Amino acid sequence: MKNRQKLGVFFTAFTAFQVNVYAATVTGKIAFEGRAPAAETIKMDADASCKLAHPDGAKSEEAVVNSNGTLKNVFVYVKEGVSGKFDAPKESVKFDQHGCQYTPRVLGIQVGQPLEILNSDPTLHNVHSLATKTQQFNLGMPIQGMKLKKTFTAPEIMVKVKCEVHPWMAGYIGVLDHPFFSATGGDGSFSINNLPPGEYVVEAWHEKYGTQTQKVSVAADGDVKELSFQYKAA
Ligand SMILES: [Cu+2]
Repeated sequence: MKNRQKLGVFFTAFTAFQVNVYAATVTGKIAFEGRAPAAETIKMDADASCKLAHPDGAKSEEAVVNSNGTLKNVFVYVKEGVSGKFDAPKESVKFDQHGCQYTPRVLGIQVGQPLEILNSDPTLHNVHSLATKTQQFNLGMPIQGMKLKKTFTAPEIMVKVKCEVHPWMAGYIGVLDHPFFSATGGDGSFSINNLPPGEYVVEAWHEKYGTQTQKVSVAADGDVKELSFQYKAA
């Protein structure tokens, strides 16, 4: 048994070593220039439980500019240059309905990787995917704490998700056949890790401000390249 454990440690270390040898990283920030748009207030009066979740009023998350002058909810991914096959991770990606908004609003997932859809609200949501490359789903989720799992069968940038009960709800899922993607959060940064050496086209996608692409080439041995994208107030 002891020998077996030692062997396990050896192979774990070996695998980590292999990944590190080829790993490169593309990282950066999504800057936003100009005045941040005023977020519209969402009227949630039609559903008391939604309203209750936002005592100070709910704001639209269509364009969120962070306090450090960066843009939130930008999906950044390798659009061209990836070759090879990448197994779908078994760990699910979480997609929550919370306070009658999606958390996260923008996310990435691999083809075949489970999407775990959760309803954290004490109200009915229907989660409706408007995919065009994968079969759509439209699932009623009436009970707080309810969970469902779904997968996507083909890459698609982006699959919009909506709820017919609460028309302001919108989410966007980037589906890829490789793991080289990232989405910006509250600090506007992204990081695409474990890239094999090569030349790539990286695209940044935002639901309101559109897409931008840049080329980047990375070498092996822990190469780190910085890319910065800049969006401007419309
Ligand atoms: Cu809903």
